[in-house]
Amino acid sequence: MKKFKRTLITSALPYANGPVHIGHMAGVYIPADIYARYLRLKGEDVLFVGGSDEHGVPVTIRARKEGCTPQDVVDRYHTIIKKSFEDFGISFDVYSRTTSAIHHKFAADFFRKLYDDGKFIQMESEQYYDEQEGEFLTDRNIRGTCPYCGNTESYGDQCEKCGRDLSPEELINPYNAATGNPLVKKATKHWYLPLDEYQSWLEKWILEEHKEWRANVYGQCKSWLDSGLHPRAVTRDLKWGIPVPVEGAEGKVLYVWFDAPIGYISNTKELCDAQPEKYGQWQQWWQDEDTRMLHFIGKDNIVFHCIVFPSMLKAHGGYILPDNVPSNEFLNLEGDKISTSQNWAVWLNEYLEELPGKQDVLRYVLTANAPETKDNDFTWKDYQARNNNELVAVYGNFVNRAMQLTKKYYDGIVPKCGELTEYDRQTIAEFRDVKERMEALLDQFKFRDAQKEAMNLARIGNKYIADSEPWKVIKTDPERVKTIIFISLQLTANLSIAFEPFLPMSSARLREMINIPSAIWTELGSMDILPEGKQLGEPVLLFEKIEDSVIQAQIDKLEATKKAREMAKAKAAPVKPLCTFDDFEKLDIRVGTVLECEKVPKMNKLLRFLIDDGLEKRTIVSGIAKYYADPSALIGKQVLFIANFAPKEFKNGLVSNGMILSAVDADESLVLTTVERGVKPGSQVG
Ligand code: B3M
Ligand code: ZN
Repeated sequence: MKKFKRTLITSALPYANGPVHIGHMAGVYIPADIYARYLRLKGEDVLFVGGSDEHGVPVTIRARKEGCTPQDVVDRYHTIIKKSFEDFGISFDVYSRTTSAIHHKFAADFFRKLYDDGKFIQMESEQYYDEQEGEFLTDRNIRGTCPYCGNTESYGDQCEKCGRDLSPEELINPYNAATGNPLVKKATKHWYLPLDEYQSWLEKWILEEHKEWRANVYGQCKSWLDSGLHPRAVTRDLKWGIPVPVEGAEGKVLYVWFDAPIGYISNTKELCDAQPEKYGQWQQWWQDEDTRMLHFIGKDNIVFHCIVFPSMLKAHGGYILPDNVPSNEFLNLEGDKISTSQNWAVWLNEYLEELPGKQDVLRYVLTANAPETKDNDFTWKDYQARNNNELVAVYGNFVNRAMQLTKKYYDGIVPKCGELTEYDRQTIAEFRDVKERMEALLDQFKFRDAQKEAMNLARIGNKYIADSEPWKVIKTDPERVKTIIFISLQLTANLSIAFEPFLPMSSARLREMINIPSAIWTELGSMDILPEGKQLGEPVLLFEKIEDSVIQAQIDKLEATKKAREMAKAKAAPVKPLCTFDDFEKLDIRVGTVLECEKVPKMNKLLRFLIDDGLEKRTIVSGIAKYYADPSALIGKQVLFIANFAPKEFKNGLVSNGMILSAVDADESLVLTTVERGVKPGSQVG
């Protein structure tokens, strides 16, 4: 492999039209951060670039929905997203935004250079147009009837009901999603990047020269290339975006996928221009062959980062290309696809409010379940199990024992190492080549397995201290205990290094406890990180057990989301076949007053009512017990019942004389049984 001088790490720019969720973190930001931290630990020259993607149709849709401007939307979410990343320790060197003046100029200049060099083709095409609003519409702004399933609210790019990818042309009766106005076709002119001209170059560069890329990335590229590339429009008829810097292009902006990846470059420029002594010139990161560039992205962004953006860079000339594009698959949540529009997600800002201080727990769980090779699932039960059984019971427990015993026996001072036993030697040997093992995994972006190695070290430590039983040996052989504690402390120090890329916050706490200012990667595996006689700090717990109630609250929250969604979707049942007045007349519906109401013993669905029906008292049994925790609350209320309903006898001999009318809401939360009081019992309904 080529030796590079420095590494440029980019991570996909999230759309600033909502907060970030665990899917974004697991797919992109945590892996990118682990890698950046790992390289920095090794003392390498790294630049980690991020930022918000603030153009594009989704932003304008959100703005319309909320009755504010697109700028308001991106200002709000850029702030929220940036804070979440800081809170979770995503160690960007720069996190800027594509609405910045620097970016607008940079992206416009980039376009202009390609335009001047004749790299675009200009074509006219028919696009959907809203005559009343006087605007062209694309993709998500267009709705209509799905030709496959008949869903009348399908989007122009995808039908959410049947899941098919569509193009707006396929929709039947297309209309403006925002105004409902019908759309007509109208000719419009756009600039296209002729990707077909880059086809053979891409084939060589990717398919021949980058066989080492992840199978999912390589496979997607191959299938795009195999089906043949076509010119792609890089401008849009929209108001929100970077104006196309060409005369006669009024009302047109750069396509969001043209300007967003340029954001990686302009954000680098923003940082370097502000602090050149620290970061050098931006060109050194983007135009020097000795720089290794990596794009961390989710799988839906592969084509843009492997085919479109490289073609743009190639068309421009002078730029380096990505050396690798470690793209992840998707993370699901409790078995369902994460969806921003359906609110099916764990949002980082909410997570932090509800589980404060537990950033590393989430980082740990998301890496343990990282969707590196296939889609994976996040469940709250697994989150709890990994916290309680791994972080608390293994890593935290081991560190705490080592620290507490040092404090108790030696006032927190590292004791002297005596003669080693065979078991000591074996344990130490297991740590010896961990650095090489972790490096081999990290260098291949196998973060899941690398984190497993770190946890395995904690397991070895935990077993070592449990097997060695210093708390017993202290009574018979106090000299031996010194060696056990010495070794345990070295293992502890090793853990603070091994976990640093994954769990930066708890690693920092641990380093404070063992009193070492910074982790040094080359010390990983060594048994003399903490010298004899060193004074350690105060032990604190690294992790805490998470109780069932906390997890249940999160599950309940998701359940509530699901119910709300189902209720919104649930349509009333279709109306039954017609009935005549005579049919209706057969039913004798009356008002009755509830005199008694109680659960039926051993038949937990049933309530027994005693009703004053105006003539006499009658018993009616109704299967609505589950909606009334306290049936006595119904006493004194009035209900509607069918008075001439044929009697029904239950197993226990109870006879019901009539039927109480009630309605249950779609989510089963509300039941309507009682009517407003005041009608004389026995009054007929008709
Ligand atoms: N904003 C899409 C996404 O968030 C897009 C990525 C841009 S990376 C240059 O999935
Ligand atoms: Zn459909």
